[in-house]
Amino acid sequence: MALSRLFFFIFAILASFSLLNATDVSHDGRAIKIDGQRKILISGSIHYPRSTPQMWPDLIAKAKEGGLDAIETYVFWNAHEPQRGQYNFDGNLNIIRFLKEIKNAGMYAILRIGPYVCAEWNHGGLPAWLQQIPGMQFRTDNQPFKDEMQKFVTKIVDMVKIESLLAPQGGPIILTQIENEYGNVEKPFKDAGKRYILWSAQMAEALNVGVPWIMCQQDDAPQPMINTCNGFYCDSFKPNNETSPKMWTENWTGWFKSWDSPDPHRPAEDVAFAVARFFQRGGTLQNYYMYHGGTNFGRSAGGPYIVTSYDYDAPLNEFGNLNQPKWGHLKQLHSSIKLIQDALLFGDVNETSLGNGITTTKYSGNNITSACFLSNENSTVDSTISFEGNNFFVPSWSVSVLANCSQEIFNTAKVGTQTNVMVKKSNLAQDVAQLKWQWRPEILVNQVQGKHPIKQANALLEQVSVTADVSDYLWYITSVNNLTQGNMTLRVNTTGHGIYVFVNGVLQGSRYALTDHFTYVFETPIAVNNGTNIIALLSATVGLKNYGAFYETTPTGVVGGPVELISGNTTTDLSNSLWSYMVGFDGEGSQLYVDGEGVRWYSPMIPMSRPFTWYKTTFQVPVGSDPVVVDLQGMGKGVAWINGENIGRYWTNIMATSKNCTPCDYRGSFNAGRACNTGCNEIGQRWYHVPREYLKAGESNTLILFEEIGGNPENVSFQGVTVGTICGSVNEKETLNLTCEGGKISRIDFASFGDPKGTCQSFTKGSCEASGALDRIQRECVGNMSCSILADESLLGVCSPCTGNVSRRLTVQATCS
Ligand SMILES: *[C@@H]1O[C@H](CO)[C@@H](O)[C@H](O)[C@H]1NC(C)=O
Ligand SMILES: *[C@@H]1O[C@H](CO)[C@@H](O)[C@H](O)[C@H]1NC(C)=O
Ligand SMILES: *[C@@H]1O[C@H](CO)[C@@H](O)[C@H](O)[C@H]1NC(C)=O
Ligand SMILES: *[C@@H]1O[C@H](CO)[C@@H](O)[C@H](O)[C@H]1NC(C)=O
Ligand SMILES: *[C@@H]1O[C@H](CO)[C@@H](O)[C@H](O)[C@H]1NC(C)=O
Ligand SMILES: *[C@@H]1O[C@H](CO)[C@@H](O)[C@H](O)[C@H]1NC(C)=O
Ligand SMILES: *[C@@H]1O[C@H](CO)[C@@H](O)[C@H](O)[C@H]1NC(C)=O
Ligand SMILES: *[C@@H]1O[C@H](CO)[C@@H](O)[C@H](O)[C@H]1NC(C)=O
Ligand SMILES: *[C@@H]1O[C@H](CO)[C@@H](O)[C@H](O)[C@H]1NC(C)=O
Ligand SMILES: *[C@@H]1O[C@H](CO)[C@@H](O)[C@H](O)[C@H]1NC(C)=O
Ligand SMILES: *[C@@H]1O[C@H](CO)[C@@H](O)[C@H](O)[C@H]1NC(C)=O
Ligand SMILES: CC(=O)N[C@H]1CO[C@H](CO)[C@@H](O)[C@@H]1O
Repeated sequence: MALSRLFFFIFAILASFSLLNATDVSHDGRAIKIDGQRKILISGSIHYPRSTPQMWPDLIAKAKEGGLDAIETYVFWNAHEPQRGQYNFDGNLNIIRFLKEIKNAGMYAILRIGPYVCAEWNHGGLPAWLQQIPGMQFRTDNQPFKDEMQKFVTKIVDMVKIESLLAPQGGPIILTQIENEYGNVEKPFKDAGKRYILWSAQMAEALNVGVPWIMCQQDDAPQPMINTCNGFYCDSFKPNNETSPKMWTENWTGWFKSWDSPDPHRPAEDVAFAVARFFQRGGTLQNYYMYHGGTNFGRSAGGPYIVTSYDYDAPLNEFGNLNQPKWGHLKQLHSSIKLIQDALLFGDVNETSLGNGITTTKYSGNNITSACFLSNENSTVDSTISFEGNNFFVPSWSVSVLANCSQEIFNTAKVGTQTNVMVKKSNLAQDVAQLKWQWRPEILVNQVQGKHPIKQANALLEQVSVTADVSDYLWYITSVNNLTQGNMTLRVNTTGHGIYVFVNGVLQGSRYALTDHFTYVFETPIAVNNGTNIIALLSATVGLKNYGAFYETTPTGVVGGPVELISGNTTTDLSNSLWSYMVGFDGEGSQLYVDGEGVRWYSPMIPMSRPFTWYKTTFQVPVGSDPVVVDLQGMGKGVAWINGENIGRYWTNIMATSKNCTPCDYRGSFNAGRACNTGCNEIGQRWYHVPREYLKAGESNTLILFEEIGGNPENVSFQGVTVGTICGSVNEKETLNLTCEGGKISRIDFASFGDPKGTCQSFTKGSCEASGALDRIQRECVGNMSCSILADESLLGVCSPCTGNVSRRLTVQATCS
């Protein structure tokens, strides 16, 4: 009796505890409401499979420290259900653990279930095996698709419900998303597209998640779905119903990169400008896409031709370091927005255009401290705006945030945050620079002879329909009788992405498509023998398409051909010969990359420039805690594994030449074509992230490479990523703050208080400076992790011969170690 009363008591406490934690999420036309209170919500995308569980708490903590309220993620169906009905939620696919980390950090979560994700993710996140279901058509009013989609979405919703992760259950999830940017592709689907969106909305509603559902880029989102905006700018966006708040689900902080293109950057000033404009014009929830981009491990990169790094120039870089000044500049913007949130959530709005791109916006109300924005959208002319009795200097393409409409607390173009220049350091440990290699040839005998095919047909088949995308590689093999010894030409019409031609086991020629020319005709001379010859074509994909209406119907491989054999004036069409099909490589099938027992590796004669070769080396865990990368310069193209974990495709013999690198101006409308590029004419991606989670301390670790084109491993090395140089600049009377993240300031390379010129790593003295500045700054900073210096003559000495009207700045460049 007493015992059962005790249980009842405990039960009652637990029940009231979870009730206390229950969060009610609703909305009106102004904002999302948490427990009835309107909220300004700043969110950032972090995709759990693009980092590791060990990295998650740090990434989430840095997001919170950067002023974020929420973390947003997609759910990656093809990663979770690699084969129909077989699920994987382990390791970096442990979405429940990821959501719990968000909860532990006291943050909200926005769950974009999709299940279509785009995201530069392989096949847009939809499993390739779906295509093998009869009658399947993606993302439309198609019963087989709807059945599979509903099954997966329901599974995810059930999983988060069981773990009490929805806000009404005391969990972090405040919003859920169904579909994704369907509005962009809806038209070609005609009425079936409209029916599909209605069905998606009803299906989602019926799952009773207890929080609002959103649909992004969906003008016709049916109630109660909230339609939201994605883009580089969303200030002009209007939701499709007066009861929906203005929300921005994807604010592109940078851009993604393909193998032959340089690194795209979006300046911090412009990201801040876009965000400030959004809040100026009534936005109340905005999300950075990406806040941390991370890495496309394994075969998860979409495309075709998206690189393994998904750095995205996000506020946190690929490895989780602060991308400064972007991270710090946005942090300051967030705190200024939070300072005026009552005005933004409750004030009346008065927006006034002053011409030439100048707009003033005042939020005010009876019992509200007013707040104002002054924006200058003019991309060439700075402006001094007279506003309510004060003058404000608003540089071109910038927004000032005014507390109480009288005090500037932030301007998007005035960057006080330091710049971090990351470097790779190779003095990591003992003998890591001296890697000793072993090798093994890939056994090609079965493939080049077509032994044990999985399929035969008198036709050239589409690649993914045969492989279900379990491998990048498909072999097409046929034999041709009655030839006469000599030279001929083989002509192959392929839809990409790469093709190798073998005759009787000997490689004759190969070619990869150029970006955007994935369908091409490859012609190669071949040498044939008398009698019967075996022709083997190896077709390779480099990430499947992830975007566009009917994207899943985009063919890959030698589909339909023709494949022709040409001798003099005679052309023989082999397209309808009997073709045998084999998927992948022998070493892939036998899992050579796990470095199992009984596999013979050879040394010391290490072959170079040899296609289809496996290389292996062992190494100690690099000392320290800096993120680790492997520098694969000298290799060709292939895949890398660390202790059996696939860290992604590499392609180091392709150069970034498809776009230009021009000096960057943050002013004017940004778009993917106008990104500020770096790394032109360098290797497309030279360094590959080796998460520390994959390394074993105190043991030897294994790196295995499968080299497809032919390369030379002797220059491969492990390096640590760290902050090398920091730079900062502030106006007189402001405080310059400098920090060496994870290190110490070891040297001041440049310091001038006066009118210094130039940019980080190329500063020069101006016409005047204070003579005591360098000495003072060295004393304050060297040997410390951080230092703060007030830019003032009383501290740094008199600037001479600065005349009265020279505006003085303090500029410092330092080295971290
Ligand atoms: C807007 O949404 C409300 C609430 O869901 C609904 O009652 C109303 O009909 C909608 N208005 C329009 C124009 O769709
Ligand atoms: C809005 O602001 C402008 C300029 O500051 C002012 O002239 C105008 O009277 C204001 N309108 C209202 C309705 O307050
Ligand atoms: C920018 O300002 C200049 C000079 O005031 C003006 O001629 C130009 O039209 C403005 N541009 C825009 C887009 O308003
Ligand atoms: C502020 O004014 C509104 C009406 O304009 C009122 O509903 C609200 O209770 C007031 N808040 C405070 C804190 O006085
Ligand atoms: C805002 O400014 C007005 C007028 O300049 C002043 O009376 C008021 O005290 C200020 N309020 C705050 C909170 O600073
Ligand atoms: C430097 O840090 C101090 C203290 O946190 C802060 O008040 C100041 O605004 C910072 N300086 C800049 C330029 O951000
Ligand atoms: C080879 O060609 C000759 C004549 O061109 C023909 O008679 C013979 O049947 C062919 N042999 C085979 C195996 O196709
Ligand atoms: C075939 O081509 C190779 C290389 O182009 C050449 O060395 C060889 O002499 C040619 N053989 C004949 C029979 O034409
Ligand atoms: C090559 O294949 C593509 C797509 O399958 C087709 O559109 C094109 O006509 C073919 N080209 C030639 C030269 O046969
Ligand atoms: C191939 O056949 C030709 C004529 O049919 C003959 O002259 C030549 O010797 C043969 N070559 C070989 C290697 O059998
Ligand atoms: C190929 O055809 C052209 C024109 O039809 C002819 O002039 C030439 O002699 C032929 N060459 C051979 C090797 O048959
Ligand atoms: C319309 C479109 O292309 N949307 C994509 C924009 O870019 C982000 C990522 O870079 C994708 O996830 C969106 O789906």
